[in-house]
Amino acid sequence: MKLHNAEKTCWNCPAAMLKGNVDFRACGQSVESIRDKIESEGLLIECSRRSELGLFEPSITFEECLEWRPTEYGYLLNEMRVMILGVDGYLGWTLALKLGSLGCRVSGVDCFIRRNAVDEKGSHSVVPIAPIEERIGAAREVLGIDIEFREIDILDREKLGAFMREVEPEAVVHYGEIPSAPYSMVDCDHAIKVQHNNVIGTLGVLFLMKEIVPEASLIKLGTMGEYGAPLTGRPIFEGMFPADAVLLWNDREWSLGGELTPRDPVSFYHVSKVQDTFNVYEACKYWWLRSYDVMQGVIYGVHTEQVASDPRLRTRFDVDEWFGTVVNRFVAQAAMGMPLTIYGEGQQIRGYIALEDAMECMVRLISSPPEPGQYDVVNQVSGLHKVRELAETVAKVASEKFDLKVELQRVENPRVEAANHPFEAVSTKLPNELGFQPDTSLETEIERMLGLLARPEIMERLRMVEHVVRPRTWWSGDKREVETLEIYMPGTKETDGFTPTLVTGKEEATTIRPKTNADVSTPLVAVEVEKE
Ligand code: USQ
Repeated sequence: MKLHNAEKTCWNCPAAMLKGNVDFRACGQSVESIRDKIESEGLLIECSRRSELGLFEPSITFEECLEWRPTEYGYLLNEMRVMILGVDGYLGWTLALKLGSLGCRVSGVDCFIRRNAVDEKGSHSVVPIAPIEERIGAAREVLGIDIEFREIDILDREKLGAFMREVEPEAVVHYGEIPSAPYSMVDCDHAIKVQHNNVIGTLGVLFLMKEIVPEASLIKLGTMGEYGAPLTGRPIFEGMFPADAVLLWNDREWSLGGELTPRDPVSFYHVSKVQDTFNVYEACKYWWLRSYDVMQGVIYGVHTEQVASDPRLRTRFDVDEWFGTVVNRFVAQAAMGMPLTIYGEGQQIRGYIALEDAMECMVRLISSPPEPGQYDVVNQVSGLHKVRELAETVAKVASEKFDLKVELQRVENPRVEAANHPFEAVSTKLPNELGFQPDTSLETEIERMLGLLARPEIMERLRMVEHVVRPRTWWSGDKREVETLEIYMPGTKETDGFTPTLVTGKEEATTIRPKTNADVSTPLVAVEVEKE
């Protein structure tokens, strides 16, 4: 069977030198018309890796090219130079090790904003994280990986630009953002800090890439939270409406194909991601940069082969109300004997993905660059869940595998978010075009997390941050601890409300629901329909 990116050509390859050979930048024309022109006029390019080719037509496939070699994730450019912005973070560190173990030349920058913000909360990663120099030393010693690191704030364009010139990355992974919704809602200073770092930081990165590495692809971390939860039940397409999407209005049909889909972010942090989307989209349009905007669901977990290979290589694990994501927090609460904090009714539906699966998606995206000018979006999720179902699953694994007695508690919801809503997310590109199949189940990863937290030295660190787990950051600006509404035992409540649907293109969606303006407080029961 052919690998997913076997048929991609020089047109997708960052080694293909378009600059100086193909004069299309700032031409204001569509990708298609320029491509037609190139194909009809037989324009020629050079290769930065294979100078012996001289000037040639950009039609060599990855499968044919000596610089691309087959791996389990598709063809990968030999010793591909990948720069990770935010390499000290939860995802950045994990990806650096994975890419390094695949033979990529990994470079990275970080200004430790995450460490500092967690510190500001009075918390710490419950899995101990050594200073970056020690982590890098351990990566060299244990895995034989050399990570080229610089302490740089991405807002410092001079330093970041100098490092980019030195490294000449062929792909830039942008994890260099403050990733917390509650942190952005603390007060005006925090909202500004998040938006300034994220939006202005990303804008600067785009200008630098245009100047220094215009052929590199940008793999930018967006979020499923950009879309919010459309109350009409409209599917959450992958960033744009599909070509055949039609709006019926005023007795006429209007094509929506290719338009960016509406966004309805749920915090000032999520707004920053929406702004990034527009900036990246425009940069691809104006300058023919190329980017995947990765709309990632809520991530959970601690495991990849590399981070688990030595205690010094572990990635961070946050459980505080600002930086802990919900599954990780529930697992920590179960381990501590604290009833799991379900916000509100717990009917909120989100997309989720395990750390290990997310990393695999990223490798596949890096190995399969978009074409020049192509802005593409993938919805990176492997399952959709209601918060209360997550709590039930954590309680079940904790009880069955670790003999822990877990209670659930509904607390006041400090956030402003739809309490009960339809949710139909589309994620077809990763499984169908990039060969991705999720293989880490929620239960498996919960078990791994509980196993790690059960270690006495980690449990001790967890106990030290118990006081920052219960939320006190309200979207209203209030700072008071949420009150408990109800405490109950797992398995004692019926699941009702909407049934989420994940459309992967592997099978037809089987759930329909009324396409009206749903009353968020009234649960509607999804109707199951027979597949034709
Ligand atoms: N929640 C609880 N109890 C908790 C914590 C959270 O019920 O103790 C609920 C929240 O109300 C929310 C859901 O769980 O409905 C998810 O909350 P979260 O804190 O795990 O995730 P979120 O704030 O949505 O943000 C996280 C990451 C962010 C990423 C996003 C993906 O922090 O960087 O962008 O997940 S998504 O949610 O799809 O936008």
